Order: sequence, then C-alpha cells, then structure tokens
Amino acid sequence: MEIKVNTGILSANEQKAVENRSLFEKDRVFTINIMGSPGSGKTTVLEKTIDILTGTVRLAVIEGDIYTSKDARRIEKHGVPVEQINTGGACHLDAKMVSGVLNKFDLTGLDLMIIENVGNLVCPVEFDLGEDLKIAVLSITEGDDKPMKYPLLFRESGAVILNKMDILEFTDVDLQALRQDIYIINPDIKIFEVSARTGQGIDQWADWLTDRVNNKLKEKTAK
Ligand SMILES: Nc1nc2c(ncn2[C@@H]2O[C@H](COP(=O)(O)OP(=O)(O)O)[C@@H](O)[C@H]2O)c(=O)[nH]1
Ligand SMILES: [Mg+2]
Repeated sequence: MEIKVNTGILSANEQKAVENRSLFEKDRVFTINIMGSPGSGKTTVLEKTIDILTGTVRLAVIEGDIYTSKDARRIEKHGVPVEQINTGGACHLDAKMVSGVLNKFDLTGLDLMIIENVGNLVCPVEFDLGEDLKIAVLSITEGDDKPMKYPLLFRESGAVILNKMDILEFTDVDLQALRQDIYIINPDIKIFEVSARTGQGIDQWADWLTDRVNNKLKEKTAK
C-alpha cells in the first residue's frame, strides 16, 4: 500500500519536473541543483561563484529553505535576481515549488539558473526539479565517511565541491580516501577542492560550470 502512495507522489513530481525542464530548455537556461548538509557552505560557494561569473554569465538564483529568507538576502547583495522558497517544514524542494517561482524570472534573459536546495544529504536528491545537473557540496569537516554513508547524492551528481579546504589541517580527514570513495560511487564525477573562505579552487569550479553553460548557449545559437 505505502509503496503505491510513494510511487504516486514521485510521478506527480516527475511530471512537474518535465514541465520545468521544458521551460528551461525553451530558453536554453542551464540549471543546477546544489545540495549538501546544512552548513557545508552551499551559500558561500554560491556567493563566490556569482562574483566570478557576473559580467560573463547572466544568472539567477532560487533559494530553498525550511523557514527563513536569510540565504536570499545574502544572494541579493551580489546583485542577481533571487527568489526564496520556504518549504514550511519539508526537508527538500520539489518540482512544484520551483515551478511556482519560475514566472518571477525573465528566463529569456538568463543563461544559468542556480537552485540551492534545503540543507540535507538525503531527501533533496530524490526529487528531480528539472535541472540539467545536480551538484554536491561536502564540507571536509563532515568527515571522510559521508559519501559511503550517503551515496545517492554522490552517485547522482555531476560534480562535488569539497569545501573548507582552508581548515583541512585541523581535521582528521583522509583526503585521498575521501576522493577514492567518491570515485568508487561515481567514477565520472568531477571533484573540486575548494575553500569558499579563501577562494581556493573556486576559479576552476567556475570555469567548469561556465563551459557547461556555454555548451547550452551554443545550442541556443544553433536553433
Ligand atoms: N573555514 C571555512 N568556513 C566556511 C567556508 N565556506 C563556508 N564557511 C562557513 O560555514 C558556515 C556555513 O556556510 P553557509 O554558506 O551558510 O552554508 P550552507 O548552510 O551550506 O549554505 C558559515 O559560517 C560560513 O562562513 C570555507 O570554505 N571555509
Ligand atoms: Mg545556505
């Protein structure tokens, strides 16, 4: 019985995700869904990324949070369009919530939509939002056992940002073992070692992302 109910919910989400994806496709807006634990540094990585991409990539942000608009206020200061979604208790965004704010943006004038999901290593990855790519942010302070304990996010993501590299020496993280585990889960994943605090590794991540945005733009020009 319960399985049937779950299947129903997921397929309703899938349907909405297909609609979102076709809206993004229509205007060739590359869309990423950033996921990770609360405090892993998703918003800080995003702030640094926006500062690098501003002027070359036209981007907007959707912020997902359970209750507050704190992250949206932070993003606003970087001068890009941002909409906050409050899930009111749910541990993840779903495609319908994203659909509900899409009409607030002029998608025709955008190259990149960045969605920051609710801080959680488990639930968000199960809900397709219509994005092109899932991105995992894992702070090294969370411990090197996390990918194997929560493999789905790493299996589904195109890239993982290992954040807070500036404090590596104060942790007991085995970086090699951590990287190895991530590649065992997903051999095709791209790993970026980053410090959103110092800016280490952010350029490489931003270049990689820009390449993907440009590939989508080429499709737009070829249309
Ligand atoms: N030392 C250090 N702290 C960081 C780094 N990135 C984020 N933080 C801090 O980690 C905390 C959580 O960051 P935030 O971006 O809000 O994480 P989110 O909940 O994943 O969006 C904040 O106090 C940030 O200043 C980093 O690279 N190094
Ligand atoms: Mg955040």
